[in-house]
Amino acid sequence: MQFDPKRLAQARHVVVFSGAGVSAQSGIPTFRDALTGLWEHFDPARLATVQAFREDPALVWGWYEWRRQKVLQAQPNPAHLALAELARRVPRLTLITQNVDDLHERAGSPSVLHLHGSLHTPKCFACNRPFKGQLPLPDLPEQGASLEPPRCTGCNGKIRPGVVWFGEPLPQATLKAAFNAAEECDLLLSVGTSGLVQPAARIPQLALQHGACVVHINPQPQACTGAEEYSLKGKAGQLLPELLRQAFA
Ligand code: BV8
Ligand code: ZN
Repeated sequence: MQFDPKRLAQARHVVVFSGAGVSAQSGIPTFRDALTGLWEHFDPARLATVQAFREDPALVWGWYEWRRQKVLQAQPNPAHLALAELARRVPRLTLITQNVDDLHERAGSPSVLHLHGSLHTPKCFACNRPFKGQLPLPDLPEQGASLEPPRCTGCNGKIRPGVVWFGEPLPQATLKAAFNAAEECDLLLSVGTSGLVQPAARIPQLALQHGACVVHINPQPQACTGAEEYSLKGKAGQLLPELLRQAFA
């Protein structure tokens, strides 16, 4: 059975759960794409950890500054813009992202729940204070360049990216708000995520268990178990604007 886009226009509360795929068409490499994926050159499961930063802070800081540089050079794509438009069209929309870029915000989405933090909120590795200084515009030649992290003005500790590393707990209030929205919504769009990283990956399942309709938007067909679960095969930059055209035409 096909998903009827009209359900988007009838929804009371839409939850959007996004992953790296929503930023792919902005030129930001995803974690899993075979050729360009971040995990091709650097294994985030190894690099995106406290251990890696402790062992080689310049390598880890350089990798994140290269990623921040990519984001600064990128523009929101039609997928981000369609999600910002959707928030203006439905009574209530909760946007939950696993991404650490600010492309949803730059596309005009009013509020974004960042489950895994952000490239734009660096903090002190030692005392956890937010970094108050001005980060220089990164000018890294390529992905592997090392860069010494700046120092905390409060305790002189090393500054780290404000992201959630593997083995670190997610921000509890944000996670709770995300779980509450998933349990309460009547429609959840899961956009551009491989759904492998926990506990974020529980969100679409939570929505299904609470009777919501779940729609996966991904070039890779997603396994659908629930009666109210659909997989729309395609790129978010094409499918989301099309969905809105059919829903609100
Ligand atoms: C924690 C920030 C515990 C950093 C990231 C069970 C329960 C709890 C934990 C675990 C568990 N099992 C394993 C764990 C440990 C671990 C985990 O899940 N490991 C995985 C690898 C198995 N989880 C953790 O460590 C979490 N912490 O559990 O702490 C704890 C509790 C209390 C006290 C102490 C500790 C923390 C996980 C967060 C890690 N940080 N990001 C950074 O960015 O560097 S994860 C990072 O990877 C992303 O944020 C994202 O979540 C994930 C990548 O996934 P996706 O976004 O889905 O991207 P991906 O490339 O995989 O897929 C892209 C998709 O897009 C593909 O499907 C592709 O087909 C599609 N696509 C491509 N192009 C398009 C497209 N779709 C649409 N349009 C297109 N154009
Ligand atoms: Zn400090």
